[in-house]
Amino acid sequence: MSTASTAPPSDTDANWWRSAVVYQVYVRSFADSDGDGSGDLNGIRDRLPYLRDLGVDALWLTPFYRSPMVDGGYDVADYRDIDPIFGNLADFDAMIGTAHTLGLRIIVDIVPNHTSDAHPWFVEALAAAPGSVERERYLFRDGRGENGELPPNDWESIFGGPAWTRVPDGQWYLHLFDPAQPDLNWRNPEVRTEFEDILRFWLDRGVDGFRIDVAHGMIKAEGLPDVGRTSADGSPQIALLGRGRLPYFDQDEVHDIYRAWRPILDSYPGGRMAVAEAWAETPQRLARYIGPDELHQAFSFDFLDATWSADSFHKVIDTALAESTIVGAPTTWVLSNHDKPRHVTRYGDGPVGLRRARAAALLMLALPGCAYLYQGEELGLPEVLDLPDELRQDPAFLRTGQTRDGCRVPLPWSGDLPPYGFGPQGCESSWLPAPTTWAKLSVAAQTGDPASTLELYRAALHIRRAHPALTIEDTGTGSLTWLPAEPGVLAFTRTADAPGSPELVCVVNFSDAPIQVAGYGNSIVASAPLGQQDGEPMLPVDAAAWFERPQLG
Ligand code: TEU
Repeated sequence: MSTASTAPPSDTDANWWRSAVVYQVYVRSFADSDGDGSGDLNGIRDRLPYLRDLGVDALWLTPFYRSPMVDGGYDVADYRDIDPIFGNLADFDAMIGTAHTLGLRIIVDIVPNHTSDAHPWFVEALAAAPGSVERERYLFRDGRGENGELPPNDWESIFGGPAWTRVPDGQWYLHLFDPAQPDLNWRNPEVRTEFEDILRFWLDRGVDGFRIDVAHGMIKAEGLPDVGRTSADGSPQIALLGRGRLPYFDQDEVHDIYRAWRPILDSYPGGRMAVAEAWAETPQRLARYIGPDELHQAFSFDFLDATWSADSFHKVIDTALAESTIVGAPTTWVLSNHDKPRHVTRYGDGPVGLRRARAAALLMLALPGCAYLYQGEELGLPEVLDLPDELRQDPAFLRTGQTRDGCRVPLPWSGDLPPYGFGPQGCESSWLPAPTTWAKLSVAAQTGDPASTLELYRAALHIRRAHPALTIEDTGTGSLTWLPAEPGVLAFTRTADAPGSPELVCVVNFSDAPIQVAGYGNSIVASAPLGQQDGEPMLPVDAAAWFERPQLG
């Protein structure tokens, strides 16, 4: 199975992930090769040169496994096969082979907290009796109340409503997400063995890493105790995600699972890694997921959640850097993903939101550590706010009105009309419609326009790749030095280990007036054109720039 074409780009660079830029591909919405309106693996393969030229190091692909697609593929029916809407295993092998040839690594999404209700294990569990080994793979319990008519505890689904569904024989099963996503019982050794085998299956196929879905969720507190508060008390339990303790998240024993996974990753050559989608009460508890004996990375969602102010970003960056230094793994920055409204819109939407998003890109890409981009952010795409309700597919919308479809609209590649080259020529639709206003945002429309967001990303990514000050050597975590700055301004330097190489200064102006930037060196990239006042360069409002200057001393 493992062939020369699936060898990772460089077997010697086992620390590639420390300062990598990873591009998240939402597979269904990236590129459609066969005209069925849904993105697929061959579509990704066709567009790999675009990603290589953009200047990213790796791709994270959202789930492409066999799935009824109740939750966009996060409901997996077969962890070792590709869903027909995305292609087949031969397409996967061809895609990863091409990616590696182009020097791009591939990270796949693994969904271990729950399966689909169409997974053979769950089908068997429903057919089997209470107390059977088949039911022991999931979390089946008797109900409360005189006749077991009440759920076993007060846990709420993240998608709304109770986290329990009753089956015809009277038992209930746990699903922290949709009822079509039953939670696995990770205290059952058979579940552990199965997932270790699934990891090996994809590692053998050449993947360079895993993004672990709901990495904080697999172990539930013994006895499944009540939370003690519910939506009826005012706010849903999910309001505690990342802020408080919940008996179904971030239990200490979940770390045993990752301590077992790490030696498996380490037994393969080329620096195979894993990134946790984990939510914890504090940055300190989040940092417990990373380090030499657990996972390599955990997304800093505090960075994603930071509001548009110098203080907010300063605080989040300092805290995240301090925690990663303690555990010896660099910080993992992210501004957008497939679960959150796009940051152009979060920062104010329209021209203001776009200005700030462009500045945020330069901020993130100058920080030490790994950065994750979400497909379309390099085009400055806004959240699509006016999708008709009947076209929305997110189960969270159907149950609670949360809207995650607006960031999952297919990418505009070229042309004047939707779906803007998303499919082959003549293809007129996509699974979610793109707005009629997106022609000027397409890859083709932005390419070669120096003022475009796409060219800004290309420029910044190429500098980042080549600049010694922005690369983390060997096993380091990288660091930055804050420079004194007026209120509302962030300024810091990155310095290379190599003596004599220039340092890079990043300045971000969150304040409401242009600021003088004369002392920072030569501007090498800026999110908005620098102004002039009395012959001095000025950084406008809601803008960022990188400068280069000789190392002092
Ligand atoms: O998300 C886990 C999660 O807790 C949230 O991001 C959640 O989806 C959101 O707050 C609810 O609106 C992961 C995946 O990223 C997400 O797409 C899946 O739906 C979820 O797991 C279930 O697998």
